[in-house]
Amino acid sequence: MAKLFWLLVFPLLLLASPSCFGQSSKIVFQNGIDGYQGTVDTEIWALAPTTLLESNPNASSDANNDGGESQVLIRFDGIIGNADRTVPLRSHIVSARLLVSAFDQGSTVNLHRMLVPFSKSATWSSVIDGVSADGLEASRQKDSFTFGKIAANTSIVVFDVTDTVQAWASGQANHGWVFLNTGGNGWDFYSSEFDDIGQRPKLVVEYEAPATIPIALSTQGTIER
Ligand SMILES: [Ca+2]
Ligand SMILES: [Ca+2]
Ligand SMILES: [Ca+2]
Repeated sequence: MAKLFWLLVFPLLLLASPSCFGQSSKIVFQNGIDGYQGTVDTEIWALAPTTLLESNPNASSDANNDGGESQVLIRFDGIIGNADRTVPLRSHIVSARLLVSAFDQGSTVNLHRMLVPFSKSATWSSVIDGVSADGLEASRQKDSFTFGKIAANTSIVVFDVTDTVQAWASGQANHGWVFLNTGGNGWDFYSSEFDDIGQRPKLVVEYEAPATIPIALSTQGTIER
């Protein structure tokens, strides 16, 4: 009889529960890890406006790279959805961090959410004189920044991107980000083509998936007496 009681009452408790999310889980998106290959990253450079730099193993953002600006575009495709190893749509994002492995000191770099798509073959010209953080091409507000000058030597630099990944999990389109350097000391990091997988850009998302609501008690099988 107790079993019958819980079979009837438990689904009602789930429906009435104030928390509509399950336990938290974590997924790491990094090219070469667990079959993931969805990172698209490329530098675009004003002095080589039609040159494809997408396959380079490193990328630089620099407001004055030998006299012309360099920017870095990055996107992690296939991170939200219902497939294996994706963040389920409508999840609550507990935290999302973008980590890159820097190998050159540089000026402060800001990270802005892209508002329009870019292709793997993006160039300075194809995005019309680089990307502007004007609220049309990229968000005016920065997602995150490097907190001042970046030290030399290899170091992992972390960008908090929780709000943007939450927006994507809530249904907005994922167009990635752009790194914009505020000064003329170029800052370089290893791209998703770098040999050492561990130093490729990495997106770490901790999330709580929406709870599954039981559909109907009558479909749950037999009730024992
Ligand atoms: Ca690349
Ligand atoms: Ca532009
Ligand atoms: Ca530098």
